[in-house]
Amino acid sequence: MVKKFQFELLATDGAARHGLISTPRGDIRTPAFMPVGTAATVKAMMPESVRDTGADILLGNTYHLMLRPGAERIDRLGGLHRFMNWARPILTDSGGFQVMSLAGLRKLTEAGVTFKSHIDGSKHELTPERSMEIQRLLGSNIVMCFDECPALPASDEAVAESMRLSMRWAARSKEAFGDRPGHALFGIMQGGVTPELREESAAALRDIGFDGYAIGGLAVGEGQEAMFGVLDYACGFLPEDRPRYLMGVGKPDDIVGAVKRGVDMMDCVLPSRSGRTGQVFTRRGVVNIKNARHSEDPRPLDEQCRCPACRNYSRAYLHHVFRAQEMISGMLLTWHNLQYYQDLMAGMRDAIAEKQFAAWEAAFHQTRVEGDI
Ligand code: PRF
Ligand code: ZN
Repeated sequence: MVKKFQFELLATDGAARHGLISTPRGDIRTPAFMPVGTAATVKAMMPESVRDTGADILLGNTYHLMLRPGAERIDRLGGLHRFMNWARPILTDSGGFQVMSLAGLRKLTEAGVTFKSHIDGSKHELTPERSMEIQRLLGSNIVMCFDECPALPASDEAVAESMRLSMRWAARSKEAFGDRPGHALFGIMQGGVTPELREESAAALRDIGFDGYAIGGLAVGEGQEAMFGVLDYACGFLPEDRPRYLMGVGKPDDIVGAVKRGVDMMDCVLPSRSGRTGQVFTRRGVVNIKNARHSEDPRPLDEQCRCPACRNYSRAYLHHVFRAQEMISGMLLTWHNLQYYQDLMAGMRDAIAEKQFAAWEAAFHQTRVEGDI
């Protein structure tokens, strides 16, 4: 018997939820943050270290892996888990969003999208059917529907038309995905910042029926207030007994606000990318390690953090290796940022379990100061 994909709601506090997703590759504690492993690596991190920070699941990308090294090649080499030495769950994004943000010369039709690779200019096609096939070849545990995410601001007309195309693609994704015990397929809600369109999209997805539901089309330039405004009603359009995944979010305060409104899963490049640009997330706020005032500071980045950067090094050292462009800089700062994000999620899970989310959230905001600390 293949172990099933299951979601169990363990506790709620207001709209915030704490739960457990079980998969044949292990459990995912929710709310969950998924580090981004776009090119079959979380940049600057060994997979063992990613796990040490507390990550239960990684995100991989159809778009990048189909172009390099190719989905068929990864399949021949035993699948993405084995290829990148990460045995735990992997969620893969379906490619459409990355085509729109990264590829050159795109053409969108009812069938799908043709585009030129950002790596070598070669021509490729993605359709719902091909995206499902690639995600199957990769061995993804949570497969995302093929969708289109319009850039905001856009007219209501354009957002509606794009959302309806995504819903037709969602039906084709489900058909092509088929019946794969132990693997999950998530639908993706679109509809911009218009309640009626979000409701129509959610109803279409619920009619098709998915193992989980993502909220797409946010964090694309609408601002935090508008995003929270959508989350205030959009989570209510989704089934209570399935995980909800907010795609591509976000900064620590975005994540806290999303969890407060009923989101269970998130992913973002911010902690890993910022680790390489010297932007550090701490309990007291953002530290810019390249700033000269850290050059003789013997203190750790964050007194309460248990990561190697904080346990073994001073701000002065981290400042020095960043300025000298030493590779250990990206390694230590990425580890710290991912540790911070995972500790944030763990703190929220505990707070929800104890029905203390409001107090936890107040303390979270109170401890932080704006600007560079
Ligand atoms: N769709 C898909 N991936 C995504 C998004 C989306 O809308 C977003 C939007 N923030 C990030 N990643 N498939
Ligand atoms: Zn740290």
